[in-house]
Amino acid sequence: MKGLCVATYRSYDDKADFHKKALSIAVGLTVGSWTELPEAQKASMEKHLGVVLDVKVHEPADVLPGERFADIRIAYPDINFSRDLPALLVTVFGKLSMDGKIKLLDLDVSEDFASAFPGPKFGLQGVRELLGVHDRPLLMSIFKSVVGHDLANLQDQFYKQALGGVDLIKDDEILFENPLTPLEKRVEACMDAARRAEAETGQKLLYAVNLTGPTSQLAANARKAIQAGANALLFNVLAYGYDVLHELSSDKTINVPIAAHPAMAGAMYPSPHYGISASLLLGKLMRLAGADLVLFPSPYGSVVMPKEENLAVRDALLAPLHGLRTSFPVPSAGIHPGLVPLILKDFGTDVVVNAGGGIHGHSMGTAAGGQAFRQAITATLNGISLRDAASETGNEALQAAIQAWGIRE
Ligand code: 1AE
Repeated sequence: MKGLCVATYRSYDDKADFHKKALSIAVGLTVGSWTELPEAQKASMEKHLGVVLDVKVHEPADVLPGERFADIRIAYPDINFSRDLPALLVTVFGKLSMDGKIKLLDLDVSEDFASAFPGPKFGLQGVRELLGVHDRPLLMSIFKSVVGHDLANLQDQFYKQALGGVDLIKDDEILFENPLTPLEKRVEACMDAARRAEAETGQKLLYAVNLTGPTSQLAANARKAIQAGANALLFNVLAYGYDVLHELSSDKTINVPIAAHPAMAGAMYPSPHYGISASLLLGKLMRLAGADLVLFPSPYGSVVMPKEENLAVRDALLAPLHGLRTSFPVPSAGIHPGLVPLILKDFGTDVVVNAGGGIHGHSMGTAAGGQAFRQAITATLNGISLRDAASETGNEALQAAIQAWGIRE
């Protein structure tokens, strides 16, 4: 909407007049008070006033106590806030987020607001181009057991992951700056392992090193990592804030893809009554802020997000959004090869299959863990059931994975 950002809320209240409530939000989050203003002032303040667009009350006869709700849409004039996400979020859901049972479901920003956001620098297609892989889902592996391990151990782990045919390897999000595996040394060691593995497999690989430290040092740390050879970054966006991601992704010298980790998201999206919807939190806002890949819990594995919400995140990352590049969806946590048919059914080929334990925990070793996933992906793309594929010669890694974790189709 021209000059307006539109917020959609779900407000719960057993007795409220939701129309009155919507009006009090629209006024309270913009001009503060309206009825008390003198007529002369009303004229000059009107352009700042929030506007209630829609109030849809959900009121079935058998509604349970505490579950009566309304979906409310309010338009906020762009002139009230600067062109940055903190200003927008504080306007539409700052104080309001603490005012009873209310959840922010969606935000439609104006063309003018969106023009301040270049979005993902590489996006889904750009990541595919860097890897030279266009016809299949990508496979990402996660470093595991990282705290207290030294460089030699990490390099060995990296090499084994790379030999398994993965396209990306990401640091564990809990690996911070530490004396055993400091950032630049870690990048050098891992990229050396990547080159050795590429010489054997012929496959390119992106290593998303965890970008950590105080906010004021992040850009410098990113440049150091890139200088040392890093070709991707992992970033715990919600612990720092979207604006930090926006700054990093808009920086021309940080010319590698950024993968957004969802750490802390569980404090914000799972409640039906409070917080921010998963599709906005991990979808639209991550993409606006410039994430090239976005990790989020899948509906299939160990940290579960309901399927409907999961597909809404997917859509927010892939649907047209002010001409921004799309971001790669990375449904994660507890993923093993037996889940590949489900993942591909829900996400198609534009998805990154991502696993830690499902690769490192393979009974034939880490490299076989990656191979099992690649075999599962190939079989699924060719319309072959995992059970049939597992019995084929050459697919022993897949067979062992299925024996350990089973199949969900
Ligand atoms: C939702 C984030 C998943 C993640 O970061 C992670 O480390 C998953 O590990 P696994 O695959 O569950 O072992």
